[in-house]
Amino acid sequence: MFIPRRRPASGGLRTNANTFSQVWSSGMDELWFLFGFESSEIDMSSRATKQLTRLRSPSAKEAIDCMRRDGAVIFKQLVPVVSIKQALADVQHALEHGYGKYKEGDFFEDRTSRATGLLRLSSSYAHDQLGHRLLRDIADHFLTTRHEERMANGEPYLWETPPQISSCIAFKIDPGAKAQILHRDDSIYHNVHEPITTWTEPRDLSRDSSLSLFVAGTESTADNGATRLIPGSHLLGSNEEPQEKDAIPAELEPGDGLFMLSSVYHGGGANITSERTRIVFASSIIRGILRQEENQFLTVPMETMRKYPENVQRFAGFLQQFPELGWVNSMQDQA
Ligand SMILES: O=C(O)CCC(=O)C(=O)O
Ligand SMILES: [Fe+2]
Repeated sequence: MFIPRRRPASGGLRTNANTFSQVWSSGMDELWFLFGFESSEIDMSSRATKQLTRLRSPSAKEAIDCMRRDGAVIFKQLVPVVSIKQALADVQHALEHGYGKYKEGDFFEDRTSRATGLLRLSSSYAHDQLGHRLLRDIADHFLTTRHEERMANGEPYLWETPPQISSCIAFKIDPGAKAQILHRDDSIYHNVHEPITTWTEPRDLSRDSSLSLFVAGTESTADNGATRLIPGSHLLGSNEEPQEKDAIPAELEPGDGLFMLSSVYHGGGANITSERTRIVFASSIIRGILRQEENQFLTVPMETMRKYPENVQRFAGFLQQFPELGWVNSMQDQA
């Protein structure tokens, strides 16, 4: 059962070696126009920079250019501080009860805690972070899955699935916490990477399974646990070992946002201060064809979800994604 979207005739298919999608070999000019960016003001000739670029104007194009090169980029003042304050108040209780009992070598360090299910807890978070236009545009660019296929009538059809949320978590790092091990968040999707020297479109548009937006709830500095990450490590092969010496802290002020491909090696930093807790809100986005890490359908009550704008509902997976993923009642509720 499906309702494929018709496309005008184009050439044959080229299958990408990676797992997630196929891309057109011809008809690509059209796709490029719709979803890609032809030129760049960011210097893409050079290898990944050692520092992250900090952008002030909310331009998806520039962010995407930086993420291709470095795997990550920072936006200054992405979310108004008044909204951040409200989101902090909304998650405070959950964060105070979000500790685990960790021992040496665990993925989460002692004196860290998490508030999960942010869509259930905070409407400010939902509107101003998850619903941020830039997150949608950047995720659409890197994580839309599409391929073209012919059926028995010889006509080519475009199959296209938009991205969705994987998890919505606030991460707290209290004084005394040690640094988290550097890792790739996309490991949970079994995303095995071949090494590449530059991230090139269209070749690498199917390389990533996920990306994250981290928005600072508190000041986030090298000494209070700012997320460490290795710029350019999205290019590494899965059999190459990331080096701690290459990691830098992504320092943020409240409301600043860090966009990061999930193939970038990163980890929470150590908090060596005596009294400055660090909190970030993390929105993790995946391809719509993958399974959500945090099951939004069981996490967010329907009455809460109904109050959110449609873009948030759709992002959370409360839609039937084209072509036919997630349907209810024999596809009659197709969004
Ligand atoms: O707390 C942070 O800065 C990062 C946490 C993280 O990357 C994780 O738990 O996967
Ligand atoms: Fe992580």
